[in-house]
Amino acid sequence: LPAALIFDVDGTLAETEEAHRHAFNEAFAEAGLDWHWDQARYRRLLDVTGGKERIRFHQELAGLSVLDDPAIARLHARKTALYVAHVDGGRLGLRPGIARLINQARAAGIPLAIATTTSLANVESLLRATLGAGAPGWFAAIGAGDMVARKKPAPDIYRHVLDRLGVDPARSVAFEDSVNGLEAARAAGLPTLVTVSRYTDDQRFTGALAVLDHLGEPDQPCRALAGRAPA
Ligand code: XBP
Ligand code: MG
Repeated sequence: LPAALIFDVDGTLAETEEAHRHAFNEAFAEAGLDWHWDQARYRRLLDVTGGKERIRFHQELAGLSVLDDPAIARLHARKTALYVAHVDGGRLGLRPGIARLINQARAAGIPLAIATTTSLANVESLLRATLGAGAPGWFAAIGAGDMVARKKPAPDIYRHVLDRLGVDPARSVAFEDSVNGLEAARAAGLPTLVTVSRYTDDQRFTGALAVLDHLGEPDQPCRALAGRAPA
């Protein structure tokens, strides 16, 4: 049995990025900013993980310096509140196979953890809304957002979680949906299984354990994606 299962959140546990995108756009409109991130622009902006970092990246790309860091932090706090309200409303579901795998791992006594760039409030809201009020407590470690200085593709959040778990990374498995996440997990020494998502279906996942469309359910088998198998 693996020593631990460590899950990314956005794109891996659930298809969250459209909800993030809408929350960003709502926060911009409320703040009187004439910014709107459509899907094509958001795909580009996802090169940078973390919401505050993404807003900063948007300004860089647009040659703007409308917002300084404290203003970005305030805008992002509002975005988080809008996102959490959406997720609390129960409008996001888990991807195929996620609840099954989590429940089987719990039954087998395999430690579970989270390693994400998104804010802790977002993770807790998603876990509660989809798995029940006690679900955050099922995870031996939750590494999120600003708990580390450098976000993915830096390995810091995975190292932070591995420190808390006290397990051998080589005997554990990470679950990711993006190249940024895969790089972070691999640099922390973790074998990594990739399930591609809404915004990562055009990426190439060199070095992944396997690349699947999703984790599958008995009535919805998963498929290995041709041409994306590890090199
Ligand atoms: C997810 C992200 C996050 C969310 C926004 O990356 O990049 O930034 O889009 O979350 P990963 P916040 O799945 O690789 O962790 O706005 O809360 O930062
Ligand atoms: Mg992700």
